[in-house]
Amino acid sequence: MKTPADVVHRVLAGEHAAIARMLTFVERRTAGVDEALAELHGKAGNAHVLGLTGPPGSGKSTLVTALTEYYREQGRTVGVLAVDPSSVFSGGAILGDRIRMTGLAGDEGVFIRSIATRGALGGLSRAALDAITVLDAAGKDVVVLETVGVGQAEVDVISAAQTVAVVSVPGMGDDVQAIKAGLLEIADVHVVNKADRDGAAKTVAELRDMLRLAHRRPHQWNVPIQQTVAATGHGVPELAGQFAAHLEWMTEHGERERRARRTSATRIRWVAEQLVLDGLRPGVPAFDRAVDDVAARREDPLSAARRLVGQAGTTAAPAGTSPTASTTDEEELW
Ligand SMILES: Nc1nc2c(ncn2[C@@H]2O[C@H](COP(=O)(O)OP(=O)(O)OP(=O)(O)O)[C@@H](O)[C@H]2O)c(=O)[nH]1
Ligand SMILES: [Mg+2]
Repeated sequence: MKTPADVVHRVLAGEHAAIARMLTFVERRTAGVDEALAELHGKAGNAHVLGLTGPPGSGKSTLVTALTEYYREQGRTVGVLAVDPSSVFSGGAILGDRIRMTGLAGDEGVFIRSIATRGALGGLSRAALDAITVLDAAGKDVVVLETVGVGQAEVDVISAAQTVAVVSVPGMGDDVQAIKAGLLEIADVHVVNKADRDGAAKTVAELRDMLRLAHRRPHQWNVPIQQTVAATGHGVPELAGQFAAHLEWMTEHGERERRARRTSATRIRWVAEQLVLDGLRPGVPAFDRAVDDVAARREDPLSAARRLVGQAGTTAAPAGTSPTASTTDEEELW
């Protein structure tokens, strides 16, 4: 049985079988996967991570396929992660079928995988972020996340992307308008797909109104609205151009770093929580002893917890007990 450590080097070499194996380890949180991810972390950071979200059936998978074809024509490699809200494999399988019907079948430059919303241990967002690291470290130039824009979980996932595209279609009803409004905050690019249908211009106008009403700070990225016909590839090169422009803008304005810091903070917290909880299980001798002591009231829960997480003396002293010699700004506030 192979372990995460066994496949790290093959992942770095870009071998698809190894990538697939590593993503299974990520999903199952197999022992040793955090150590493997730690190694991959240093080799990642080069991919442009795109997020595509929007209502069911808006053409996200078709668009991902068209974008992937376009990037391949440009000689760029692509990793696709489809987050399926309900079933374990269907979303990815459908996307896979779609791609298999194109010239991308058997292309070594394209890797596709679905992540299930249920079944990913440790949470979907974490699985998605870790999966991005794997594909990035494996050398994919572009990593695309596809999610259905419905719940908070999907919004959390899509926040892992550097550039988020929200896909709308002409003639959407009121409830879909609400989804669109909810996703307005996170959209870096708006896509009006199925622009071959009646009402595309109206949808563009509605989006433009929404964007105009939204609070805009100075020096903010000017969110573009791109019409596409994913089925024919119409507008897809322009869309890829908007993505590239957004990446450039983020790099110039420090936004790329800001987003990287945000995901880094999240990652550190996840791993830290895990490390702490790993030491706080029945069967860990120090934990069992502490449980005995607290139950017998020889120790209080706070002291035991502080001791166990190794923070005794390092945590900030409670207010009023800090040994400040002089008057601080904080005290002046009182
Ligand atoms: N007319 C038209 N149909 C399109 C276009 N793009 C996609 N479709 C069709 O819309 C349907 C849904 O496309 P998908 O790509 O599966 O949509 P999706 O958003 O990925 O759907 P879910 O993953 O189920 O949410 C399919 O029948 C596509 O052929 C387009 O630009 N124009
Ligand atoms: Mg889809």
